[in-house]
Amino acid sequence: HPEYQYLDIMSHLLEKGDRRMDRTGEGTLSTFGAMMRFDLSDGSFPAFTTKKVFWKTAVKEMLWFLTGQTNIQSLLKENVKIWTDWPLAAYRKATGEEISQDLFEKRVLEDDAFAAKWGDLGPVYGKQWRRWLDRNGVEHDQIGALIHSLKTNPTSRRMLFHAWNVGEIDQMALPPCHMTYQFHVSGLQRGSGRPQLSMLVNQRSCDIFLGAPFNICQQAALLAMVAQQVQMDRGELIWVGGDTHLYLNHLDQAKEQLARKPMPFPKLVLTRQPDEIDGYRIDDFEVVGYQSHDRIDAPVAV
Ligand code: UFP
Repeated sequence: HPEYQYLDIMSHLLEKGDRRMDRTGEGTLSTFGAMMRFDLSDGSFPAFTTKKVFWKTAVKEMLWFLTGQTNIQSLLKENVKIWTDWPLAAYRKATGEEISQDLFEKRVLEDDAFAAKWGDLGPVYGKQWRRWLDRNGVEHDQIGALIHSLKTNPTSRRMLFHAWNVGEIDQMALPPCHMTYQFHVSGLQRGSGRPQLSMLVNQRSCDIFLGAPFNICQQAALLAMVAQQVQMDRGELIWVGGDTHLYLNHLDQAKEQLARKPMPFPKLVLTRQPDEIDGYRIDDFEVVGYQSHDRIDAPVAV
């Protein structure tokens, strides 16, 4: 079962991970350089099954990246709260007000001026993907260019987009974790059938327990969307991790998960084909036959 690639990384970290302090102060067991490959050509969706994965939240975040937005207001409208910590901390620090997360989110949702002032994350993923600013002040739509290249020059070895904009990292709430997405088309000269689109993601830093299951779902969703837009079949999702780590306060959870047996992956069906890559809505994603073991909660290191 392909999920063992993930479980094997986790058990390797438990047994042989390098114990080290990290930015969050939590400490990790870490390894450098890890890979997982998922064959998605049969329509399968790699939502891990050894714990319940909240794939809709993950896909909603990906849809938000694709629109180019960087304000949490649009995420909160979709009830996604994963980016609130950063603006909330900045607001508390600047004003000294001990506002609760709920109240802060309510104000961002209801007050556009407040959202504009306090809800923005800086030039994070969406900005770089859709509006990378060059030294001449020209904005580059990397996603648009990628789709154009897939349609017109699919053997290109230059089909990628990148979020690590060196000159703007200091303005971002969090420097990008999943940094480059490279695409590859095979089967172009086969007599029949559609070509296959594969995608290789380079993720410089990965929280294996909380981050990876989430990231893999959103990346598989992206591959499915791009493939649909360029009329290709889904190929492989190849995930490469740099510093791949298990936080020390996730060890019991990891052991619990490792004692479980994977179930078959569900399938992903896109129920509609929007005209544009940023035209998808969460209702367009139908994940069929997702069975999993129970959720396992763990604290996020911020
Ligand atoms: N992290 C992920 N996936 C993500 C994301 C963050 O695993 O999509 F945004 C984790 C990796 C790391 C932390 O544990 O968040 C980021 O910290 P740093 O910037 O110090 O690597």
